[in-house]
Amino acid sequence: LSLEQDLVRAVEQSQFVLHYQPQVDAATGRIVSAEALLRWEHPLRGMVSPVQFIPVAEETGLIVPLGEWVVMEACRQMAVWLAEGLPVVPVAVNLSAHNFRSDSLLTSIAYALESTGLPSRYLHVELTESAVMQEPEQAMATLGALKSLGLMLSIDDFGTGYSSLSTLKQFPIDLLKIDRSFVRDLPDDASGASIVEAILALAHALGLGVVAEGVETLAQRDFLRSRRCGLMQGYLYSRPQPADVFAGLLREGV
Ligand code: G
Ligand code: G
Ligand code: MN
Ligand code: NA
Repeated sequence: LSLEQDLVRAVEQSQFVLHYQPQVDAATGRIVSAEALLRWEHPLRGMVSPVQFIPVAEETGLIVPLGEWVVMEACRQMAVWLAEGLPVVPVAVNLSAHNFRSDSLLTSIAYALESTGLPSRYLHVELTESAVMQEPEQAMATLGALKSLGLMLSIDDFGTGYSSLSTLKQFPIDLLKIDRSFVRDLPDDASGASIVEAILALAHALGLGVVAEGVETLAQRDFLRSRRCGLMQGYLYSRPQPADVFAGLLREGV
């Protein structure tokens, strides 16, 4: 079977799971949110990386139901954790540009919240810079509608696309996520450091929160902390974890 045929079956047979990676407060080290990352547990191929199957899902249009499944699953899981009395933090889901432009975006998210009873403040949405900058006027309306549902909105992989700063300023977004390619060579790489400082200055000027991705070392953390980066995500704190392991982190901290 081709990867494409396998994907159709995987959606039907729910071979997907979400892993959760903590996002921690840079000052206190406490988990304040998490990112849900999709994993495909293929019966024969083993774990298939989203780097391999997301592009195929996008080409075939399967990404729309798949993204809607991710939203539903994250909401379901948080509702279960809340019912169990865990100190639940908001979870950010990644939505592709196809989901962002899909007619069913708003109804599917509203349905996930309603059917699970999850308060909307627990759901965050990450959209890439390229997804929101393609048709800014349409994007503005969609972002506004997502905000009206009560969601927090992040721009993912920030710095790797082409943002119009005047557009960015008008968008009702909450957070920028600094792409890990800029974090990787901190603190020694001068150009990486300058880019990170520029993104932080921009975010502070616009009143946006910032998440640094791919934080792996104490030196990276210290650099980011000293420049008032509010949130950190990366292997230094935790890899993306299966739901039960992440629930343990919620109870005990990273
Ligand atoms: O863990 P990592 O290998 O998860 O993810 C690789 C890439 O796949 C990243 O760019 C990440 O944003 C993307 N990705 C992970 N999970 C999802 C998802 O649920 N939806 C979409 N659209 N992309 C995802
Ligand atoms: O594109 P997006 O930012 O959603 O992708 C997140 C990706 O980054 C996932 O593949 C996730 O597993 C990966 N990731 C998270 N933390 C780290 C890290 O500290 N180092 C590296 N190399 N990858 C990371
Ligand atoms: Mn992301
Ligand atoms: Na990224």
